[in-house]
Amino acid sequence: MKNFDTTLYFITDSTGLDEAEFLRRVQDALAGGVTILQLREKNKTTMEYIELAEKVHELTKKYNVPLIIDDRIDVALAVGAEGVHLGRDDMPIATARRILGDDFIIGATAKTVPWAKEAYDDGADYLGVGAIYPTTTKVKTVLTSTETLDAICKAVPIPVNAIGGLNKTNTDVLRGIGIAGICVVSAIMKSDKPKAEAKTLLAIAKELTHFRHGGL
Ligand code: TZP
Ligand code: MG
Repeated sequence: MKNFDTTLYFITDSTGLDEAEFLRRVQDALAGGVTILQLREKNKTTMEYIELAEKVHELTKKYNVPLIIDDRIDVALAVGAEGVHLGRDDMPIATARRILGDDFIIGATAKTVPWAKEAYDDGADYLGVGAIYPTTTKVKTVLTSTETLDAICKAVPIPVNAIGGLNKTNTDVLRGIGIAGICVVSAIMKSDKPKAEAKTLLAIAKELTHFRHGGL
């Protein structure tokens, strides 16, 4: 049975960091309490992506945190990761579900209610919705309003996470919306103290969300 908790969803970014420093920050974030972790690499070869994913998986397993691989189901399968995150330009959700089976966590990006419903119907386990704020993380995205986020939360029964420019000072706009959690990259990755930052963000996310996580 799949059991995952998206309350504090940490997405990595290794840009500008040597591997030791990158892994140190990832470990710190895990120690601070992130509940699920996505390895997101856009410029690595398949070999490099797999090698890094193996190292990150060693860390996530120690903390019993699911590892999600961005974009690449081959890399996710190669390292025995718990899941994969797919955007609109990646493998279709239904195809990925057919290949990966029911136990794999499949996340999808959704920016509109119809996309969200389609992803859910095709077998997605959770959705990431944003960007709520402009982001400094390199990403092809447009802003998504909190009204759309709210409508998506009401349209699908799976966990929906807000993403984009979120940090410990600006999550109040999410209050009252039925999100399951928040996704952050730079708030943790660029912090001098990733552990303390994750701890603070976890407390904020817990207080903000009322979604009942559990086995699907
Ligand atoms: N998708 C929408 S915004 C975003 C992604 C991957 C980046 C979020 O990064 P940050 O640093 O938390 O704004
Ligand atoms: Mg993608």
